[in-house]
Amino acid sequence: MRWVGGWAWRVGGAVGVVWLVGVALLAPPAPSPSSSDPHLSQRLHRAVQELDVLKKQNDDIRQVLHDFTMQVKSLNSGDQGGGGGGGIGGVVAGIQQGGGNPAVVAELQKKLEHAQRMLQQADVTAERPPDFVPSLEFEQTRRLVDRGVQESWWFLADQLQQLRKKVESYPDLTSHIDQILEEGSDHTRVLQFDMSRLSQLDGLGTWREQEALDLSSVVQKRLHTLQNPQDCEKARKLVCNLNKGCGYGCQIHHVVYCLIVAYGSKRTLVLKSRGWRYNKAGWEDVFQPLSDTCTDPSGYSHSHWPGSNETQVLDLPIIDTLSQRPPYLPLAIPRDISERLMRLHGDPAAWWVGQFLKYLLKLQPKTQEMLDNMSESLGFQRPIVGIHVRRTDKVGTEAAYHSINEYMAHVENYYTKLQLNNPTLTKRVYLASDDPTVITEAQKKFPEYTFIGDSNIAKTASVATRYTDASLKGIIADVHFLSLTDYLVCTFSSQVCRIAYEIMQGYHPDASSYFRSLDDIYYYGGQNAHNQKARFPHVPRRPDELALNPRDVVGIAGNHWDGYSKGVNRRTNQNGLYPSYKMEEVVDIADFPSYTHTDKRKSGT
Ligand SMILES: Nc1nc2c(ncn2[C@@H]2O[C@H](COP(=O)(O)OP(=O)(O)OP(=O)(O)O)[C@@H](O)[C@H]2O)c(=O)[nH]1
Ligand SMILES: *[C@@H]1O[C@H](CO)[C@@H](O)[C@H](O)[C@H]1NC(C)=O
Ligand SMILES: *[C@@H]1O[C@H](CO)[C@@H](O)[C@H](O)[C@H]1NC(C)=O
Repeated sequence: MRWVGGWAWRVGGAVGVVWLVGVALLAPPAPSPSSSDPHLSQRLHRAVQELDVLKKQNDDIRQVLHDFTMQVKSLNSGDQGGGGGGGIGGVVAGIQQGGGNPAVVAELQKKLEHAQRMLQQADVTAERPPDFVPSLEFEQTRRLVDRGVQESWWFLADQLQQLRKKVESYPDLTSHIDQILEEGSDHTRVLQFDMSRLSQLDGLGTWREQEALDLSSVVQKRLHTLQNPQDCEKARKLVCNLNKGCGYGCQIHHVVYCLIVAYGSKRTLVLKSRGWRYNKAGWEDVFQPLSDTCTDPSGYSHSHWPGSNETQVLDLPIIDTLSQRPPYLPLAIPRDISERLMRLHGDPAAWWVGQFLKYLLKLQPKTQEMLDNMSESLGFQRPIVGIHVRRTDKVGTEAAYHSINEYMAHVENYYTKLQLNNPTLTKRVYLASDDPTVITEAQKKFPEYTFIGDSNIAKTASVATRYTDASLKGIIADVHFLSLTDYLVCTFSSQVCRIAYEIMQGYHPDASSYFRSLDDIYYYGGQNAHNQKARFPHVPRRPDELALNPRDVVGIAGNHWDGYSKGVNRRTNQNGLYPSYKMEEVVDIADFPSYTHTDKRKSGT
């Protein structure tokens, strides 16, 4: 059924274009057109407008347009062959009849080329009417296969590396292993390439893009309504202080947590930020205020969290000291959008947090201008991979040292995959770090790459000058540009990279796999338990492995990126390693207050 429908629609679309162009040029039969013929240009304009409407098209239409443009081109260059019959031939005949006025033809050609560009931008495989919706199970299974392909290669590659160490003194064996590693990673890349094509086929890509826009606008509208109550004097409020004693990433996550609690308790968030350690003038010196109408923290009753439902103003402590933790803290997502979100996205919690960042980090015009200027002077251009190298105070205390070569191995793998399709692309890397020597080292060691980044920014990020205006601008810029890359290579132990990853989710329908972390999996500081569930039994093969029954819940501590993850089996309380490929994510779905009232309102009210 679906196939017949899709096919009929394709043909219908192609016929429609021919018809439109035909109508524009032939009806009523064109008299001798001149460059000032208003009817012809009007009709052309209308046809192009209709073409724009029809931009979710397919190869048939593009072929028609292509042929048409080619014929117009040949006409323009004096080669007036062809013509006769209906359709395109008729159109060409129509122009010939008019003597092929060069100005008109040139105009026509320009417009058609524009239409063709519009069509090319439309999803290559958008062959289905947009009301097609895949099932939750289909999308989840597709992503399981994606992850399975990745996990099985991580497993095999790591096992082969271990084997290689054991046979180091036999060069014929090690070179054979090296060859398997090389060809194996090529197999994996091709598989992944095809998987990503599959994820776009049959209208899935178009559906996903529309669904991401729809879901985001639901959430943004709810936040906007929450933050702009009708009567600020009577509104229930949550007050949050931007004075957490930590870095920018940690402080932004603090504000996100405040806004999540505000959303979860249906209170308007009021942010106190005067005297912020990064900028004494406060939040609004760089970002837009959280509300257009309600930024006053006063009220008739006031108490500390949790207070009571009736208390008008509540002060919220930092997440680390929060008592009576509500169920809706990260990694929870709201029940009312959970099914749609789990179908759309491979990491619903990161998407959800990303939506809060989208609401919060609206730039002041001068911040925007600074970023625009930087984008231009740096020559920021996609495709581009983002690397974040967290060094200085973090190394040795909270995270291990990772050499630039480690990051670059993953960048290289990413570009080798892209080159399957485009062998001549420029390999660009946006490099952010709090260590200014990293960028010069990278440029020297990897001359075939174009590194984009500013070592002056890294200088301001040094511990001595970290809490200054200049440093704030630098970290805002680094996070911004990292989030705009196509793929992130970094350490998720750093909040800087996790924020970039979260923001990135707002720029793509599902960017949950657009990263490679050298250490942690994605997490949110102060989060509730992160669990996975076994889909298949597992009998331990080594003493440090967990035994699993189907449906066992495992609290995940980390992925070792070698086929194994580490965690605790909640049934047996056993700690240890378990095979990642046998697991699925348990999404934490929490009851948030209802926002159906907001959803029903027309936007802008
Ligand atoms: N401009 C810039 N600043 C950075 C970079 N990496 C770290 N910093 C600075 O160092 C701070 C690190 O603190 P956080 O943002 O909390 O991130 P974190 O890496 O989790 O670090 P800790 O809080 O120390 O665990 C950032 O906020 C920046 O001020 C970078 O790549 N670029
Ligand atoms: C809390 O108060 C609000 C407004 O006063 C009211 O609409 C809501 O029903 C109350 N919720 C509970 C759980 O009492
Ligand atoms: C951006 O560049 C323009 C033109 O070079 C300049 O006038 C302006 O001051 C710059 N803005 C910022 C915020 O740096």
